[in-house]
Amino acid sequence: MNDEGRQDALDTSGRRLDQIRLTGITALGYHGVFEHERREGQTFVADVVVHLDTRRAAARDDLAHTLNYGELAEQVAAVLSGEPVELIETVAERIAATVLASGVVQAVDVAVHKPNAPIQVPFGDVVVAIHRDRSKLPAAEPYVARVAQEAQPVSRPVPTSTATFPVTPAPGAPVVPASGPAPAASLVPSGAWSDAVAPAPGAFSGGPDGPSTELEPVPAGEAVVVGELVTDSLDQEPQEPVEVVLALGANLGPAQDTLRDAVTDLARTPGVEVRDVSALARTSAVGGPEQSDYLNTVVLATTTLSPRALLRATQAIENAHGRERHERWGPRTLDIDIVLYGSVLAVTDDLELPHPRAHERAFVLQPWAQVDPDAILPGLGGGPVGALAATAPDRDGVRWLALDWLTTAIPAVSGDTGAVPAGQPGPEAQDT
Ligand code: PH2
Ligand code: MG
Ligand code: MG
Repeated sequence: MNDEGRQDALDTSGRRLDQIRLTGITALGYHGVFEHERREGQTFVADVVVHLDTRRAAARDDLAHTLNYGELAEQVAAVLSGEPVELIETVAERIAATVLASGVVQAVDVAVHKPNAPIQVPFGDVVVAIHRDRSKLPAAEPYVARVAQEAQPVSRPVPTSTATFPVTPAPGAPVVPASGPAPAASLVPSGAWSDAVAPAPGAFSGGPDGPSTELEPVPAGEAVVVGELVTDSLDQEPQEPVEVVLALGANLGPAQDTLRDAVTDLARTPGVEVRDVSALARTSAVGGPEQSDYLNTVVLATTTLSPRALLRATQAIENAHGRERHERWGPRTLDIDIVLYGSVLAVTDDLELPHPRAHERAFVLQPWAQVDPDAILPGLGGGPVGALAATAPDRDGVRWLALDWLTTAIPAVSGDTGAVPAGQPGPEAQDT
């Protein structure tokens, strides 16, 4: 704690982080336990201290490397005036989750004041103050305002019935925002939330690749809130081409040929334009059963397809190359994952953006950083891709990168990747 009663946040070397402080953000909200609070609303005030390293932004004099305090204020106000909840504790968690969803933020202090709370004795203020960081993650999902998308028609039939879901959804459960009486904006969850609650690598219990479709039962006695299901926007075609990042992997059959063909297939897909292809990485398998090394590559593209249409296109290419779906993280002839679709953050039962595990997979991050050294992975756990690659748990499993793999047969990888003993240096070897 410092002398103002606020907690200092430290970087990985134990040094105090820099701070952006925004105080007195005020909005009309409908949070509270009492019916009249829900009906009439009252003033809520938030103070936020964001802990981050501001040097990069300062050195480049570039907003892209810090948190825009204007956007911060709007996000906080959107939570204050958004979906009503009973407790200001919940409001505070939600603000913390939303702020931490930015990859540049290391920690956040949030104080939520309810100066006109229904307290029957004279009082000055009541405030809930919390500190959250990447080791003490928020117990709520982040929110982004969704005013513009709301107005547009959606092409996918969605249930409109009332649904019940836990206040803190189980990992893997779809996050369904509720809409309240007259909030300024209805809110959607960002994909970063699922990272926040995802168990340690290896402990994950969902289905293969995409988000888990298994709904965990609500434990007895756990508080539930009632909300209306709203649709996501993943079926909407973008107004203009969107930059996407795709991660490809293969470890069954002629993996290099398959990946090369898959790049060609992507380039031929209407609505997809391939812009760049990374080096080919040979990587030891992460998760799943004992299996051969993978070959991995990253494709940068633009698309005019909706996220879900792009998913269908990538699955069709997987299937065309004999993809069979057996066990989670089992060997595969071809895997194509959508890592990033523009700046879309989404958690749905069939697609999660950004990819929920991309931030901790060197087999994605290494080739991605090679082809786009300035790339930033948004969302919770995100950050500069090169830096994430350097600390990813599987970083030592990236054996080498082959730069000219599209045009040259790489002797060490022709045929099944399992033909090469683990650890053998390959062409253009780049030790990690
Ligand atoms: N894909 C997986 C699981 N494990 N390991 C490596 N090295 N490369 C992959 O592409 C990969 C993996 C699930 O898609
Ligand atoms: Mg995958
Ligand atoms: Mg996949």
